[in-house]
Amino acid sequence: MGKTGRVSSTTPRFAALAGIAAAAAAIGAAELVAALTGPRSSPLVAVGGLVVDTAPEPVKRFGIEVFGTYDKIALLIGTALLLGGFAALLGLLAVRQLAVGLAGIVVFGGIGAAAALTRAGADAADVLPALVGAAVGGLVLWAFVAGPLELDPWPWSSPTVSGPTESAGGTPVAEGPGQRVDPDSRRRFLTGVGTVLGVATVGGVAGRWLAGRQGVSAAREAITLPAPVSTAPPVPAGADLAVPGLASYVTSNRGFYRIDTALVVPQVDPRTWRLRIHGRVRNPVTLSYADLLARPMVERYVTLACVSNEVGGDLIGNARWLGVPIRELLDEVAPLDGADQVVGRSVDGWTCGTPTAALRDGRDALLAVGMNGEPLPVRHGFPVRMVVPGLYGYVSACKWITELELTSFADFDAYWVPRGWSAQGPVKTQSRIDTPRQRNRPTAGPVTVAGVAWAQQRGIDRVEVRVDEGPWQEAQLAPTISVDTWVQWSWQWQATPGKHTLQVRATDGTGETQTGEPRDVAPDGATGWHAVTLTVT
Ligand SMILES: Nc1nc2c(c(=O)[nH]1)N[C@H]1C(S)=C(S)[C@@H](COP(=O)(O)O)O[C@H]1N2
Ligand SMILES: [Mo]
Repeated sequence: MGKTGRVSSTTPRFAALAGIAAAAAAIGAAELVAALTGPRSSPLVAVGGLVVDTAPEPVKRFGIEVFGTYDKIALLIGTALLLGGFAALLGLLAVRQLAVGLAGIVVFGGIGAAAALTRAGADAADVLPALVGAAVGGLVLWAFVAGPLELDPWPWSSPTVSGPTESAGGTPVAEGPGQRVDPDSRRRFLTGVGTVLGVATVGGVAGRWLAGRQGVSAAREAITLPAPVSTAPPVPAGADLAVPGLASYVTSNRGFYRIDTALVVPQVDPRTWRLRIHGRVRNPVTLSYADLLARPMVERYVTLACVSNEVGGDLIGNARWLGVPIRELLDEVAPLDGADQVVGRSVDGWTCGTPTAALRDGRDALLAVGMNGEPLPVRHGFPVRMVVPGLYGYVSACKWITELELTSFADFDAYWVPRGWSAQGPVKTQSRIDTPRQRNRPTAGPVTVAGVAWAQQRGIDRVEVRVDEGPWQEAQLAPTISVDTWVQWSWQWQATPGKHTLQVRATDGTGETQTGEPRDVAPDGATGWHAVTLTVT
């Protein structure tokens, strides 16, 4: 059948449906195959991961700022919408020229396969989901455009015929341009589209579910962590002021913020996990999970913060970490002169660069296996991650870690450095007002103002609050465990009706007061005083 006529107004709708059905079938099939080859070989996930790794920094920042920790879901939904648009377009092209539509599917399949191959640790089988998906998608497209489920005929109109023509009795005209679609074929086509969309959704969801079942949750639950040789000091009475709205002193695993570039949480089997410590060292070593657990463990409370945390933001949490001191491991491998950087590498290829000095100066830098008394949650780096007090996560807190490579800052830039972030990331002194906020609808009279302040490794000496840029007033500090955790503070305010602005600033253990100069999170952490403006009634 020659498909060269001008399309009638109903053609695009059907053509778009054919394209979308083909794309849905492709994705559903790919997800099903990815249940065998691993979730990271799913073309959606692989392309998404490539976007995350290559997106210009401002775009990524926009994603984090607008969607917070939901940036990944936003990316997947955005990708799905974009794909739907392309699929509709492919359908339109295919109806005019099937080969063009099929070529489009081949291109998409190729992109998916290539993306899967670029991911760290990919093997040849990872191209299968995209290739099988493309084959299924092509078949479905053909079926709706030129195969058994094709509209009979496609609703064409030639330039000389302005609209569908009907015989007097309303029965379809058998031949010629602009003829009416046979209702049976129309029903077959639409039923086919509906069926394909349904089967694709079920297949895709089933694939995701099957892939999820191969996760390491069961292996994680089977683990009994050893007791530490050096336990964490107990949380002192009163460390938690228990003021409504104030973040709790110890953050639960569930409530702990999550930041990483992983679209699919890496599932690392502790039985096959290895940590290679190598590079510029005298004695390279490879450790298994059992080797690690057999070593003396220490347990410490450490507050972990993200460099992307805005002033007043919540990308910070305080947990009790159980792990092996990195210092002892480094002593054993014996770094060579000039190896001033330790690169932590995750199973998914993400890297961070930590100053070797920070790992050897006596602070509690850990290869952590436990978080708040449990094996690390999978999202937080199971089976092993780094935790280094005093450094932002992006330069120190490698999750799903599999390598420590001794090198120099001159020789290697870790993941975020070429993307515009500083190679060095010591945590800046910061403070935050947690309560009151406007949603608390404060009323005139005594109001407890409370929040947290942190300066890991230096500690917090003083927190001050001021109202409407009046004099700074000293807040009360709750007791804290060590200089490596945040501290809660509170201050009694005699609130008067009207609009007010509260501000907070902290002074760290070196006597340095937090700067009020507002600076962006890039390249090495935000500065400025947190301010809360509210109306008291
Ligand atoms: N493998 C891996 N580890 C990573 C990251 C990552 O993207 N990949 N992000 C880092 C950043 S920027 C931060 S702030 C911390 C956050 O740790 P959390 O998600 O457990 O809170 O993890 C760090 N470790
Ligand atoms: Mo971060």
